Amino acid sequence: MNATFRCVLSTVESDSHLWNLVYLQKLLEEHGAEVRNLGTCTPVQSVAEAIRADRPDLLVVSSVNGHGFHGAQVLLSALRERGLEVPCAIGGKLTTAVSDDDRVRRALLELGYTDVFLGDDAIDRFRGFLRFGMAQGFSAWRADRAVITPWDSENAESREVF
Ligand code: B12
Repeated sequence: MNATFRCVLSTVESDSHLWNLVYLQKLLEEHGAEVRNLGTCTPVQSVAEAIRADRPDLLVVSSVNGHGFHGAQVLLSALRERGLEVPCAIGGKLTTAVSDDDRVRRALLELGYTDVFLGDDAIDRFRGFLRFGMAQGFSAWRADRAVITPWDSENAESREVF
């Protein structure tokens, strides 16, 4: 079968969890992707080399150890410094508190991630993203706005409390 799109799959340098990557590889393959899974504790340099060599349609980053938010910023900045632009989806458990999810999602979207998939509906939303990307291209995807509750915003201190 011809692959419908090429995908590089990685995690961040700190993260040694494996089964999230196996799960995502299988899910992506089920959608027709040819997947290059770079494995756990992926060095930024390996991601850069894979993108330069493969020119994938999509980079998927998965992290679950709670340090993914930091690693995600390091990774995208490093790719930019090397002049590498690729649609990039990230998800998993990126901090140690679910209550950080909205804030983290907004920060990573602002940084340039194509979309950020967190929480219980992450896989359902990701399936929709894959279907869209295969039909129209991943760079055409527009992520839903990240909604932040007022008490989680950076201006929370200046908020009037009644
Ligand atoms: C197995 C395991 C380990 C093993 C990993 C072995 C291996 N080779 O994989 C070992 C023992 C090494 C380990 C170590 C640690 N672990 Co651990 N580990 C787990 C455990 C029990 C299962 C993970 C797993 O395999 N799940 C199966 C996969 C298929 O599911 P998943 O990872 O949840 O991924 C799903 C979703 O998150 C989502 N998803 C993930 N990525 C992405 C990406 C995209 C794009 C999308 C759409 C969706 C998505 O889709 C997946 C399928 O639904 C979980 C607890 C749990 N029950 O989940 C803790 C857990 C992930 N570990 C945790 C922690 C804290 C650690 C350590 C920091 C512990 C320590 N103090 O040393 C270290 C970190 C090591 C490191 N450097 O990364 C925490 C993370 C907490 C957080 N993020 O808030 C968890 C959640 C346990 C807990 N409840 O506290 N761990």
